[in-house]
Amino acid sequence: MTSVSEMNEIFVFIVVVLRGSGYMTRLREEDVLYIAESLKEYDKQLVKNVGKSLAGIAAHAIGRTEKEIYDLHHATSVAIIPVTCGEGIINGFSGSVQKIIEHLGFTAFVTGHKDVGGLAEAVKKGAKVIFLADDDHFVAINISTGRVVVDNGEATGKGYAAALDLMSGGLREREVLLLGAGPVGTGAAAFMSGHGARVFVYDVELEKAENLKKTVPGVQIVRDFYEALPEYKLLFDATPAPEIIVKEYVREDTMISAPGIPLGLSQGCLPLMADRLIHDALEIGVAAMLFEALSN
Ligand code: 2YC
Repeated sequence: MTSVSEMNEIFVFIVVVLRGSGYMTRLREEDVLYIAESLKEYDKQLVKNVGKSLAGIAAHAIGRTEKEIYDLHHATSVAIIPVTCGEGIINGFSGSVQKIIEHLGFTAFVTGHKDVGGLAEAVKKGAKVIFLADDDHFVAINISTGRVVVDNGEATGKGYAAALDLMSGGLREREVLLLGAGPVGTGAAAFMSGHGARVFVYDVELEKAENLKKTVPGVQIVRDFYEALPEYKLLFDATPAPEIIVKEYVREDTMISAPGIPLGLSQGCLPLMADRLIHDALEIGVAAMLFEALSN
């Protein structure tokens, strides 16, 4: 007889396979279509629920103050280069990245040319930082220092962990259940462990969890997902598995930081979690990428 948790392992595994290879969920047009017009409202929600704005969260993710970032870099121009290789352009992706960067107070433009022409145009137009993404990597590169390449996965993990640190009142000495040990989960574990949290990681592929345990000091492994879930007040969902967190497992004081796409909460969960859930398709990741690329 297959147990519930075994059934779930199978379900989660199938979903991961169906949606794509693990952590690098490919956004769709509908994921990014409304970002630009909802940015102001989204930022108000972040201030209300997390306690800081998008800029404040991104600054916290890299251990700087907003003032440091803006004093040093307010005149920075950022180019976003559409990339046609692989599955090609996602309608709205470059434009959404541009609007998020402008919302943060920086000059940003999407290059008229794509690919190599776009890179040449970005340099000619004096961009200091460039953003570009193919199907496997989404990076921000500081082309004036030439030293910094920031990966979206790690930056997103740090940005969402910083938001959880702020929303929870501080992660020091707190236990966090981290779901997913890919680049996002790894970036998050490094930040949370570095801020004194005790991180317990579950991944449907055990060796990923074991690798994370080796990479980030203090991380411990959880083997049974549903046995662990009700034990934790602070959850970090860095998986592409949808609807794995159902309301039976959510307590009234549960807080969830969930960069994973699609969102891992069941529909029944959402009303319960309204102001204690952090989730978006690009905003926190792009903000953390930009601040990291500017300040190294
Ligand atoms: O429009 C374009 O330039 C496309 N080449 C962009 C493809 C992005 C593919 N990656 C993703 O959808 C997600 C990102 C949010 C971060 C990681 N995967």
